Amino acid sequence: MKRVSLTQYLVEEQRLHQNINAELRLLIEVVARACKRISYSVSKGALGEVLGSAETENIQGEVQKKLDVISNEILLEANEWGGHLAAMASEEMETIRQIPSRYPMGEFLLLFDPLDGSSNIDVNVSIGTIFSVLKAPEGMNQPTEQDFLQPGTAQVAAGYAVYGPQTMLVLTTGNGVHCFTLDREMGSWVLTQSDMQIPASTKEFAINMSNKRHWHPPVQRYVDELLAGETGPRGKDFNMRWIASMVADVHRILNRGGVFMYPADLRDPQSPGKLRLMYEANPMAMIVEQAGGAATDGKGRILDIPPTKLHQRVPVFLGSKEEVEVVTGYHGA
Ligand code: P6P
Repeated sequence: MKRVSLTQYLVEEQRLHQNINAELRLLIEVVARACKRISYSVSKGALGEVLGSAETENIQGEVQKKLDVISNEILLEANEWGGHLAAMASEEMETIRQIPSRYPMGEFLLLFDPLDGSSNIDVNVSIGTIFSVLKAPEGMNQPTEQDFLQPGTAQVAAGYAVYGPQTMLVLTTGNGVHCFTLDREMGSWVLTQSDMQIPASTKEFAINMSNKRHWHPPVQRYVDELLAGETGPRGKDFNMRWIASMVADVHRILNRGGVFMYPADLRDPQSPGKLRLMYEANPMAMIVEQAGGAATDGKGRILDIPPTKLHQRVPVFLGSKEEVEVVTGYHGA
């Protein structure tokens, strides 16, 4: 069967859709190439002397793993010279990264979590890179953080790479969700799933149960009903999965359905939830909605949230549309 490469897919998408131009196509290919390099570093593990802590902290106050720092540098270096970006933002950096003056600035803004789930690195569990692409405001000179604070509906592309038994790239440019598998011998991304669709109903839920005492009562009640199974109000048994790596949990849900939840936490009313809006919740919400699912912060559509800070956190409920509606009463976009 003739395999379609990422390059061929993007060229054909550009012919079909006005919202993809050569600059966006170049940007996506550069990010995909950087993810290939990250996959290579991740897969070497101890042989590459890349495991363990980097003895530094990121903006979130989290101790950085060596691979967090390496992955961040790979994405910055790959994207700074191409002329397709005006600036970049990363979970690992407090402020935005301007394009060095020796290179031309482009029309897009790139945001990323370079290596999400990094607590799993040292125990060989799947981790990933999440990215989001916005248009830089017209007529901008030097980009500022304010230029990044656009709602998720403004994203022109979103995706993630998952570094697991296979390395895969899941991508949307607003025309459905498509999955590419890395052919390591050829070094190319090969289209292996087109127009992925999340089953509307599910029997699987993903949540970190150890935080249950800190959730708002409606979420506690909802999870209790799941655990009651067929003897309870839902009338069916449910299964739980929690990889503690958002990319891996979302990838499972994209393939077989489910509902992913990181609820608001009563311990910190000022900063509900753990996940970041700009480079975790928004890109994943675009992907999930493009695959027929739903994504909400418990009150409204994640993609409609007006950002106020680059690293702000939000509660996240996403996945099979019917189940997201049950847990939050949210009735989809
Ligand atoms: P917890 C990884 O650190 C992450 O940001 C997401 O990838 C993941 O879903 C979540 O945090 C796991 O959080 O509290 O279960 O460790």
